[in-house]
Amino acid sequence: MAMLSFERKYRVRGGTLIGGDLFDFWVGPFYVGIFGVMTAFFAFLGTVLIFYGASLQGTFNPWTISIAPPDLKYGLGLAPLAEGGLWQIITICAIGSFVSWALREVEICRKLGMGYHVPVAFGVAIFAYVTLVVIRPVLLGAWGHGFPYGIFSHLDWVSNVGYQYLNFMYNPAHMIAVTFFFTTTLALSLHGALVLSAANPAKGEAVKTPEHENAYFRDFIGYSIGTIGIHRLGLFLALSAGFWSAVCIVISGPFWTQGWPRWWSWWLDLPIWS
Ligand code: UQ2
Repeated sequence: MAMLSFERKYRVRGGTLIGGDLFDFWVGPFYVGIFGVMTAFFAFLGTVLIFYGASLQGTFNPWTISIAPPDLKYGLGLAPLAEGGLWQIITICAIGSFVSWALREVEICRKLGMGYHVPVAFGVAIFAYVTLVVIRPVLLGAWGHGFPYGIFSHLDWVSNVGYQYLNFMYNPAHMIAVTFFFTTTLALSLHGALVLSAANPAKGEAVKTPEHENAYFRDFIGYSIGTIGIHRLGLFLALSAGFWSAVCIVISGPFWTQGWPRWWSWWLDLPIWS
């Protein structure tokens, strides 16, 4: 069922980055590769350590489990397991797992002779996570600036860090990120609605083609970006949302320590007013 008849043709050898034929195999519908093995290893170890941390914390309530980073006093050093050391190892497992997953995507791209758009896109998401738990903590000089791994505890962290800068909505990079998130939803809703309107005609009517899709938007706003163009735009908008999210948090602390509303006084400080 999982393997369609034409899939066999695409199950080709090669394209691996390392390991040659050794891990060049599938398990059911899934390509494995050396990076599939590494993803499984890191994901398993990380998950076990989260459960171990939960047992130390004395709760398996999924809402209250939280694996906290070390106290600021440990700086960029290693902390004892029960005092943030677990968080440090779990972070290594998470990054190891995400990067392996991205490289497994790369191997599949190479097998099929496709572009690297999917792993590049996932790479931007990994970059946003790494910005939070590695780049910003390193710039601030302590792992304690990472966020805790817990459902509610990470929400508390976001709120607390936001209020540290009085009103995070005044962060100009945050404004750009939010604008990209909203524009992404606008573009996907336009695209999804347009494709369904053309491809799902009323009973008995013919399915419409991109000619109709182009005509619709030319009638509507005098411009159609085209069938490939809308996907390029969507990828750009989504990656920009992730990228500016990373920028907005990495500049908070390392490059700006006051409240974000205060940042806008550059406007009042312009020499043209004096
Ligand atoms: C389009 C097109 C598609 C689309 C959509 C458009 C035929 C099937 C949605 C229209 C998109 C435009 C005009 C860009 C809007 C700009 C922003 C920033 C949201 O032309 O080609 O292909 O799905």
